[in-house]
Amino acid sequence: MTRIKVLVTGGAGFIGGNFVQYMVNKYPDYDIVNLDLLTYAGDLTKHAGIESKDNYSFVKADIADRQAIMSLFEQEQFQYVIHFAAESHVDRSITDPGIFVQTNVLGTQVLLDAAKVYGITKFVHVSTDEVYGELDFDPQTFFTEDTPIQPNSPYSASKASSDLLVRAYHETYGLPVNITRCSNNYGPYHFPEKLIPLTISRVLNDQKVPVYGDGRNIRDWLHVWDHCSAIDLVMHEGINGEVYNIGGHNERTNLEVVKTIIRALHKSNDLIEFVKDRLGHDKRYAIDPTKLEQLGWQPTYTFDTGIEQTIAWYLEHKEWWEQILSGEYQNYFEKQYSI
Ligand code: NAD
Ligand code: TDX
Repeated sequence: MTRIKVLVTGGAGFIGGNFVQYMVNKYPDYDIVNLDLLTYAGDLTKHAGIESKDNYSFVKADIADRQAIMSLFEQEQFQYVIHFAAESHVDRSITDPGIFVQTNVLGTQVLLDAAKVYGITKFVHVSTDEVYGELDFDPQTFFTEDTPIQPNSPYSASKASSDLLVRAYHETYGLPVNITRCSNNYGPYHFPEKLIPLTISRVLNDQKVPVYGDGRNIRDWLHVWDHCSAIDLVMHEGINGEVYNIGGHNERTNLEVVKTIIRALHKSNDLIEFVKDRLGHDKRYAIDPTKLEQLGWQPTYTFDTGIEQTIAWYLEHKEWWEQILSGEYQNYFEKQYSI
């Protein structure tokens, strides 16, 4: 029996890394190839537990390197491409948008070309709810798959552009694709530039936590393992050409998130420091996941159970995030924040 080959791009990052581990363990009959450039956001230490397994391999490459990507597709003949690789941090896109266009738009187009030339069973493009822009604070409003695309940051504009290319390769060339648009993820191996791991690591070190503006902006949080199960379902059962929103109805203001973490770690709210707002800061995101639920998906974590698991994980894996904080990250933090 020929084995199924799955290319996971960005599998050294946060969500792609969790997805690689999920797939390697759940599908011993699939060969999982992790392709990643190992930018500041990628590291392979997280895969120590799977790297000796026969169904896992790693390739270091840039998704925008046409020659490297074409020859890999020719050699491997992948059935599935699950595309996570991206520049993912909104604040970095505000200071340096160019690399977001390079990786997120041009890199995605190279992968689509390779999939078109060598043929695939399914290309899953992992996108974000941020392509829809922002909602107001009316709790009855949600992003559905029919919400118009109105990205506000260079990051979300680059993701929206790649979504449109994926759609066009389906409409024009009949490429079998799905686009998933997930809400904010959190969980193990979340890079500490993002709100939740930044808060956990700083509170543990008794350092001030920067909260943008008045802290009332709302995000809709999903544990990364629930995102993984959603993508597993879409890759196997998704109808070609369709978009699926992913979210678990876990809206929280940023201030609520930060206070929840401070409380769980028995520290004081005095650690909160309100700082200058993010430029173009989207007010609220909230996902209507009905379409994916109809396909058979349910999340397993609420925000309360998920954040408890996540805090416990950060307490048990200090060496992973302390290693990041001690490197180049320090320069980034000092440029970004004046606290
Ligand atoms: P991340 O920044 O943690 O990881 C990105 C990975 O991509 C890193 O390992 C990095 O080395 C790799 N990469 C970057 N440029 C590359 C290139 N040119 N070639 C090959 N590899 C490259 O990101 P994440 O938070 O895990 O997000 C993964 C995907 O999910 C992204 O496409 C993002 O838009 C999407 N997404 C993220 C969230 C979230 O809350 N984090 C929510 C919805 C969707
Ligand atoms: O120091 C901070 N203080 C703060 O108040 C940081 C880093 C963030 N924030 C706020 C900004 C947002 O309202 O917290 C909220 C969450 O911020 P991020 O963790 O940067 O996430 P966000 O901008 O919402 O984007 C994330 O979710 C959607 C991911 O980074 C994206 O890749 C994904 O597409």
